[in-house]
Order: sequence, then structure tokens, then C-alpha cells
Amino acid sequence: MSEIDSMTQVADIQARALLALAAVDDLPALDEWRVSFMGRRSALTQLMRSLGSLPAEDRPALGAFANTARRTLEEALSDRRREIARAQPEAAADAIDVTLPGWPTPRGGIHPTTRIVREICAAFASMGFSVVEGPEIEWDHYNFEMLNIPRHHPARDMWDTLWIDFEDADGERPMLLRTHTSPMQARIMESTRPPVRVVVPGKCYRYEATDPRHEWHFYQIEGLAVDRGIAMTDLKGTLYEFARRMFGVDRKVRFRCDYFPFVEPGVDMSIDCFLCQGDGCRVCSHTGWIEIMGAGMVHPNVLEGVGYDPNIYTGFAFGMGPERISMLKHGIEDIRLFYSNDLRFLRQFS
Ligand code: FA5
Repeated sequence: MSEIDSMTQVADIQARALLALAAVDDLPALDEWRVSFMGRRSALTQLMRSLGSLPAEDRPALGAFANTARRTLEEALSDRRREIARAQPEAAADAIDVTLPGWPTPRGGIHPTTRIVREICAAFASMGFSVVEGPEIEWDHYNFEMLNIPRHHPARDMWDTLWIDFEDADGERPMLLRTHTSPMQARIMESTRPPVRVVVPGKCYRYEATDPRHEWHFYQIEGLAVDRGIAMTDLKGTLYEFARRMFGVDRKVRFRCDYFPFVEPGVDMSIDCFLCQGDGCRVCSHTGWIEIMGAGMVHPNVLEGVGYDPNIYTGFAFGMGPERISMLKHGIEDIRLFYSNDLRFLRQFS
């Protein structure tokens, strides 16, 4: 039989079944209808079984067509069952054995990354920050140039980049998978006037070998606050308060100089190890401190680039890895567990 013949046959079975269903008006007759049009010996089931003997190129189209017909009949059957139950409630009650145990409804859980991202954003939201998101495919312009990292600058080596295979008229590749959420600093400032106070959660990508602390795709949460008179003390106070909310009120924090081209001065922030209380253990590599983010005062070149006058406005920015924070909070030893879909790991967070 050809594909067209088979399709005609399916359409014919469906039409006949729907016509017969319209005449069914009680539950026993409905069951008979089900057996004759959808049961094991029904024409539709037989036809679906015979699909295997068709030429391979005809199978997908006819299979999809027959499946759609079957779904149509299943829906029509349950609609009709509801109509009959409404018209004859006593008959329907007899047909349901209320003593049978119910089916458990499988419940999903919130992914640990989503959970920690929400927790971090909520901590900043309660300090007056709004939450915004941005594109994962980004222009070189925002990922690097606007952040004071010109083409061929060695600082680009700090971010191993996955480039999009697309060249512009000059033979340059202008698009990439964002290596950090910092490009949103420039995007936000370009489109708003100060005061700015935002956090930006989102996925980032790096051309990196994976290991227990590195994934090639991971999340970051960026923060940016710009206004008149913002100083390093605001940065320290805000991030200290964040650390207390996430890791407990007794936390101590430490800021040390670090280099990021888009901030000046740049710092890294650590908290005292909450496992050993700073005495030194495996989690803090026996230093007593755990680094949790990079931060700094927004570089005047970045402010100028987006049209803000650095003589009037100042600001601070920070960027952290939420998976790493979740690892610290929950004692997770390998970041790759977050994205390997092992339900034994994920269920622990449900
Ligand atoms: C940055 O990406 C800067 N944009 C952060 C920043 C923002 C500094 C604003 C100053 C001002 P860094 O490369 O250190 O910095 O990454 C920040 C955080 O992202 C790290 O502390 C880490 O938690 C996380 N991270 C970086 N690379 C990976 C990776 N391969 N896997 C998992 N997490 C990572």
C-alpha cells in the first residue's frame, strides 16, 4: 500500500470513529467504542503496526499522521466520557473505584543554581537593587571594548573566549558567547541615567578545561551601583552586608587588591572560612579565607564610554559565581555536578 493510500485509510478510520462516538450515550457503549476503534485489534492499531513494512522514507510522515489521529480519538473519548458523566452522574460514580490507591504526582524541584541565584538576587533586592538580564550572545564591543579592554590588549587573555563563527566586513569576529556578565554594565549605563543600582544574573561561557572548580558554562551575578558620591566605603559596606546575609552575621570579610581592566581600584573579596572559623582547613586551602568575588570602583574610562561624566558620577561593580557560593554553602566538592543531570544530586535540593 502506498503512503497516500495509508493516509486516506487513517483519515477514513478517524472519520468513522468520530461519527460512531457521537451516537454513544452510556459508559458500557463507550467502552465498546474504545475497544473497536482503539483496541489491540482495531483497524487503527493494526495499521500502526504495519508501518514497519513501509519504505523507510514514508514511515515518519505516516507515523506522525497516525499518531495525530490516535490523539484526536483519545481526546474525543475523554470529552465524551465527561459529557456522559455529567448527564448520568450515578453511572459515572459506579465506574470509578474510589477505594483504589491514587497515582503519586511526580514533583519537580528547583535547580540548585536557580535556588542560589534567587537567594543572592533577593539579598541585593532587599538593599534596593533591581534585577535585570542581558544577552548571552554578545558583541566584542560590550564584552571587551566598552570595558576598557581594547582589541589585542593582553588583558583579554583573562577570559578564554568562545567566538561565534561570523566575520564582519573587516574580517574580524565581532560576536562571542559572553565570558562574564560585566558587558551588562555598559548596556545598562548606556540606556539609563544615574542613579543605577542593579544586579544581573546570567549564564557565561569560557573556552576552559573543566575541573572540580571550573565549568565551561556557569552563572555569574554582576552588580553595579552608580551615583553622585559613591565611594569605596559603599562597596565595602554593601558587600559586607551581603556576606552576612548569605553566610551568617559573624562573617568577617577581607578585601585585597586585584586587577580587572574595568575597575580602579580593583579588589577581590574573601570571607573568613565558616567551617574552621578562620583557623585553616581543606575548604579554605588552610588560609582561613575563601575568595567569593571580584569587585572595584567603576573605571573612569568605562563611565566616559557610556556618556557619564566621571567628575560627577562614581560607582562600584562586582561579579561573583553563584555555583561557587552554593558549593561553599552546601559543601559541594565538584562544580560539574550542577550540570550533569544526576538526579541523586539534584533531589537533595528539592
Ligand atoms: C570576572 O569575570 C569579572 N567580570 C568580575 C568583576 C565584575 C570584577 C565587576 C570587577 C567588577 P572572574 O573571571 O574572576 O571575574 O570571574 C568571577 C567569578 O566567576 C569567579 O570568582 C568565579 O566564582 C566565577 N567563575 C569564573 N570562571 C569560572 C568557571 N570556569 N567555572 C565556574 N565559575 C567561574
